[in-house]
Amino acid sequence: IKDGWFSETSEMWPGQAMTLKVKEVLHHEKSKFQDVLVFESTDHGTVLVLDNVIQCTERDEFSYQEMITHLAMNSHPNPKKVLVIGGGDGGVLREVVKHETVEKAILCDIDEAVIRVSKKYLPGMSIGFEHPNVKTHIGDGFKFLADYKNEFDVIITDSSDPEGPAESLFQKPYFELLNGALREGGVITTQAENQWLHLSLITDLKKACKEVFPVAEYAYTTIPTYPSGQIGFMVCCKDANRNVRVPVREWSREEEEKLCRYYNADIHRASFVLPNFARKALDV
Ligand code: AAT
Repeated sequence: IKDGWFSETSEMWPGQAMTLKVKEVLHHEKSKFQDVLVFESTDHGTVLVLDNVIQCTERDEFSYQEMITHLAMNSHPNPKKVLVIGGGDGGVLREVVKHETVEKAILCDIDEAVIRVSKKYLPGMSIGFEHPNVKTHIGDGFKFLADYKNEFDVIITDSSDPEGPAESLFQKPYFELLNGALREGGVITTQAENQWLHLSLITDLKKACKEVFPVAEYAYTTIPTYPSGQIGFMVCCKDANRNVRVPVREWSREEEEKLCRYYNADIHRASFVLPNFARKALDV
């Protein structure tokens, strides 16, 4: 933070930086795994930052949390048991429990500090932890997954960028663990970075997914406070006959508007439609 502005610089987006005006720093600590900063911004609500990278702002988090969740959940006919890796702010859990089919949702985040500060400063997201069907585990997602076989209908990896504790969550052995932990017909989504900035990383990611899953597709959403204003997802399915590009379950328009601020069935279908430069690179 310099002269009252937070600036998000990283080697992952050279030569550019999202800058937000700070009203007040609410919390700052070095946890066992990352630098954890929470500040109140002038125009984007409360902001959570890990290792100098914006994880969410109250103003636009719904775009990311709804899309990463409902792209997977609505590509499954009857998701009962759900696992979230990462997602320590609770926002993805908040979205998962909107589905009445869900009997149990487990979240595994590596860093208790993220969960603790989110419960204190981000109540609109951490409300996800309060649902009676939710259980929380603190630990590395890679290690946690290795203990589960044939267990989950949907697994959502809401992880930070690959530079830091989330590095292993972007590689093929992780997708093999995900595949093993899914039941028949299971679906996964993972945070899959930005097509303007990380096309070769996404290409490698898609290749790794395709080696493991019969279905692997890249989708993206718009979100002003993530680098270059978009973020993508890999959506994969164990069932070769499932087309994840179209929802297998749809809410009515009335329900959509009551439940969600961003996601709807049209957006689901549109989010897989890519511009030519990305379509070509990801045609692997
Ligand atoms: N919904 C907020 C957006 C996130 S959160 C990323 C979470 O992943 C953090 O809470 C972090 O503690 C957790 N995490 C990182 N590594 C691991 C791991 N190995 N196992 C389990 N959890 C992990 C993502 C924002 C994306 C930013 C895009 N620039």
